[in-house]
Amino acid sequence: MPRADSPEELAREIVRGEARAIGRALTWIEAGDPRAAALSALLPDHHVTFRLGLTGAPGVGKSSLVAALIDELRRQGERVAVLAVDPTSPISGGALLGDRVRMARHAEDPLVFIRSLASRTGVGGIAASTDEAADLLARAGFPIVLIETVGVGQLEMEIVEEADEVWLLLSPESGDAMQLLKGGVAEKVDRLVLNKSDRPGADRLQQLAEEMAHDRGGLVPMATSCETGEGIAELAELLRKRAADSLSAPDRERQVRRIRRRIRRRAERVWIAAGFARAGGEEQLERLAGEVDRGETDLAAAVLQLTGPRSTGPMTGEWAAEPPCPKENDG
Ligand SMILES: Nc1nc2c(ncn2[C@@H]2O[C@H](COP(=O)(O)OP(=O)(O)OP(=O)(O)O)[C@@H](O)[C@H]2O)c(=O)[nH]1
Ligand SMILES: [Mg+2]
Repeated sequence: MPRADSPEELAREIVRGEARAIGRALTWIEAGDPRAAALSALLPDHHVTFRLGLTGAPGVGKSSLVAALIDELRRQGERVAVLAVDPTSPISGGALLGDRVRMARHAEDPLVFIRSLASRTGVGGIAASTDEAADLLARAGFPIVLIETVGVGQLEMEIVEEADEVWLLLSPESGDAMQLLKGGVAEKVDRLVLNKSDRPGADRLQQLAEEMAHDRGGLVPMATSCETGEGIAELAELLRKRAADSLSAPDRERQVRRIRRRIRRRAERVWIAAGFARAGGEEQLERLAGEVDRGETDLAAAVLQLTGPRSTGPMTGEWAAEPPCPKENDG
């Protein structure tokens, strides 16, 4: 079959549910291809999608849990898409490849779509292509999009903040689970999932997580095992319930915060590109780099030449960081 090259053709194939067409659209998004915007405008936008961000340390069992959730959901006839976002390649690049193999049993399944998003550079690059990718999947008619990302740092939180809800996985095997709990990471997410409940130390972790949840008014952590299947059906049920809840009573405040971030990120990209071009672009950069290298000028003066005197202040206030995202509670 020839590959669709126009947004119109691709839109038709996506509406028919063709996975290859969806994959191609995501490639356009990742590459910043302008056809992505044209395509998006051609697709229906009446679908309501619940985006669940799943994050946690390497090896905690995110992909295993995603695969288990997929099994549960599709058994109920639910369509589900997965975006595995990898901000920290090259190490987890291999792991993602492994995931592909592990999830290969869903490869021919029209109810399931799985895609790894490569890491990007640039301002909000990863998060930007993740949210656009999730939008595309929403327009392609997936009612649930799972976003898996490795780690618990700033960047990962930026990615999962695009989700309607964020679940953090901990396991008794990842040594820093206790530290993370004590360090207040639970407050930054919507729910804790204690995976590998079949492993030694699981009871202890559960006890601590429950104490923390009790003390700080958080939600009861869920215990799961991808090995024994404990808690998987319950977690899938919870996911479906949360998806239904968010459909009937969307969290407007969170939505506005997200829209705000998205507008800003897109504007920032335009500003940076425009400012860079105005300053002379790569050619000017190359020239300045040469001058600094030969000792004819220093870094600060080179930056000043590129940006002009008004824009060289320190990154402060609004620009230094997004305001923290307060944790929401669904009671
Ligand atoms: N005993 C046990 N092993 C598990 C469980 N869940 C996952 N594993 C194993 O833990 C290892 C890592 O699982 P993954 O699902 O790849 O973990 P991940 O969090 O996706 O890892 P990265 O993507 O590399 O961050 C694999 O060998 C899994 O088989 C569980 O509940 N119990
Ligand atoms: Mg994984």
